[in-house]
Amino acid sequence: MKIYFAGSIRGGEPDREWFQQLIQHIKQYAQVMTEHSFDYSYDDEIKKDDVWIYTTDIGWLRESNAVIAEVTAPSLGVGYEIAKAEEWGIPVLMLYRDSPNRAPSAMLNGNKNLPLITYNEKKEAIDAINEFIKELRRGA
Ligand code: 6IA
Repeated sequence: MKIYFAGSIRGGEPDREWFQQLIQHIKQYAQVMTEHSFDYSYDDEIKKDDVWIYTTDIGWLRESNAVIAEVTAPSLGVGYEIAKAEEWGIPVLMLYRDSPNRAPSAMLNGNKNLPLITYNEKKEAIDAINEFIKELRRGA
């Protein structure tokens, strides 16, 4: 199974350490297409331009069986990837950390075709991923 992990990079306040933890967790069950996108030391070594990033990411997304998106930090790129996945019929799980005085975009939260899980504890996000992957396997 190929999973496209999406999370803010140039958007608002990415939690890099948490993204890495999520990727490591998902890797137990599936190939994470975007593993190195969130490994900044790796990226520094291989300087990529934006055309390369866009073309490569769109290709990875197209061949993924599912998308897991951490949507707490607002990101144009993540929103774009989610919309593309929906257009292509690729299942999406969105994870949003409950944050004071903030709310997820209505364009994500208002779409009842795509599940958005709001979590407080990290374990809740991990449990949601486990359930999502179980469902994917059932449908496979
Ligand atoms: O608008 P954003 O930058 O927050 O968009 C983040 C999303 O777009 C992620 O889910 C990635 O899949 C994709 N993306 C954006 N930038 C990169 C990237 N940059 N490498 C791979 N995927 C990307 C290289 C690292 C950068 C710090 C120079």
